[in-house]
Amino acid sequence: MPKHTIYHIPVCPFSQRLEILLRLKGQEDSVDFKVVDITRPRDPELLKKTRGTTALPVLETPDGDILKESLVILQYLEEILPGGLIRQSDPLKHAIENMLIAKEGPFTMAGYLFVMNQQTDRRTEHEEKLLGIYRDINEFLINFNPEGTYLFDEFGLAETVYTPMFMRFWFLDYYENFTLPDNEQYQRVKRWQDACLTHPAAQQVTKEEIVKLYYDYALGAGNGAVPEGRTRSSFVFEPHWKTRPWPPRNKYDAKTTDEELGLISA
Ligand SMILES: N[C@@H](CCC(=O)N[C@@H](CS)C(=O)NCC(=O)O)C(=O)O
Repeated sequence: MPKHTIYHIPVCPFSQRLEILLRLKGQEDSVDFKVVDITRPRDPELLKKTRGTTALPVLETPDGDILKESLVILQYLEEILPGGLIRQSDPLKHAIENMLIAKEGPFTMAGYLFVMNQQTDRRTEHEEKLLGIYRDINEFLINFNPEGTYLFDEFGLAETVYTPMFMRFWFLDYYENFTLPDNEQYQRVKRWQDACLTHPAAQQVTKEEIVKLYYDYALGAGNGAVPEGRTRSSFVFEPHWKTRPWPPRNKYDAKTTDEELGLISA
């Protein structure tokens, strides 16, 4: 069968969703992944295919059709690839998982705005916003599966969508000391999150990788942008993140150089 191609950034959460789905279906080899370095100008050929848009992942079918948006690509791969359905097959249950998935946009946005916030006096506002969404998800999970761990019996579509975000939010733990309060308003969602984080199909990235690569987000510079006073993005491929030191945790008065972050090759 001719292969589909996915253009992606390896550490991107939206792309990790696709990798988790492929792993759950045992179909890792049925797609070609092509890595894009977001710290460099985009390949004009790829830009032509995406009609000038830059967000990844992008899926190209063997016939040259282009699909964008991780949730759309996810459902497309779910339908065309063998390996069993990851989504719920019962229409009502599928609708329920889609209701939870519909909450991922605001959840993602709240976490990213929190890590990118540069004003100490607005920290609590961001934290409250995110905690409110966690409480809402907690209530949702209690409503549909009070005693369980996942939304339904197993790690499924909703977990595939949320787990990469739970992993990116390691940057909140590191740069914002953010943790879920230890009380019943968060217990059910915490059980879900903990199980998602350790699921064998979702181990494509590590906390160390996230914390090091997303350092510039913690300084307010997203998507490979270079913060003031620096020449290299924390998303560069070389030097490899494994060789770099852990960045300072205090993001609010950080004055770090490329050298201190290990971003200059020896
Ligand atoms: N809603 C999109 C979001 C994709 C997105 O924001 N991707 C980021 C990487 S994590 C990106 O490509 N950033 C670089 C850019 O937009 O040029 C999806 O779900 O696929």
